[in-house]
Amino acid sequence: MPRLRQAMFSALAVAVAGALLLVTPAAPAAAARETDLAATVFAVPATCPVVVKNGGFEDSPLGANWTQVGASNLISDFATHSGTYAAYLGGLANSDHSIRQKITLPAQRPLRVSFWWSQTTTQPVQADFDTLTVRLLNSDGTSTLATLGVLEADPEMAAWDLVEYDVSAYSGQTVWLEFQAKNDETWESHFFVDDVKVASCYQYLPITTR
Ligand SMILES: [Ca+2]
Repeated sequence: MPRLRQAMFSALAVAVAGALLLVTPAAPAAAARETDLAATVFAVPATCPVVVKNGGFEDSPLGANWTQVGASNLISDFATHSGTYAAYLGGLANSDHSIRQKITLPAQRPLRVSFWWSQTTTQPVQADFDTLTVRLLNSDGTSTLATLGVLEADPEMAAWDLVEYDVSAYSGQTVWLEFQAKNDETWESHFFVDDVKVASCYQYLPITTR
């Protein structure tokens, strides 16, 4: 390489290296901020109002505070996330089972519905042949305000999952919270729901462990 070109190349290399050195120190700070955000946790103070009654399905009589539609024995000890009982919907061909509860959402925001769900299915693949749909209905239960989610039967799902939906848009309203499981004519799917909650008074907590 000619000496001039070599010198220019070396200068360019130093400049590039310098640029790298200049930007390198900023990276850990950005990474640290990302870690802070990722590690920020929600906590619900003990004084939060209980919005969903019997959300763990343990109260007596079975199904207290819940309205069951499509069958009258939808609370079961067959599979539970906590305690002894959970809602058990579906499991029959051409079935349409729902549990619903009328709740008054607090005026605070944010508001989140959370619950644990699980399922077993003979479907060969994840698909919407059989579904668990979560909705908010209006106060007299006659129309849908929001379809919060449609959970599909999935043969690969092997454990309970926690699901949360933001319902802040409906704060202060009286609504029905509904879980509806539908099975089509074959490959039956069994849906389980437990520990249903509405948390209304979240707090952001700073990291204290680092
Ligand atoms: Ca339970």
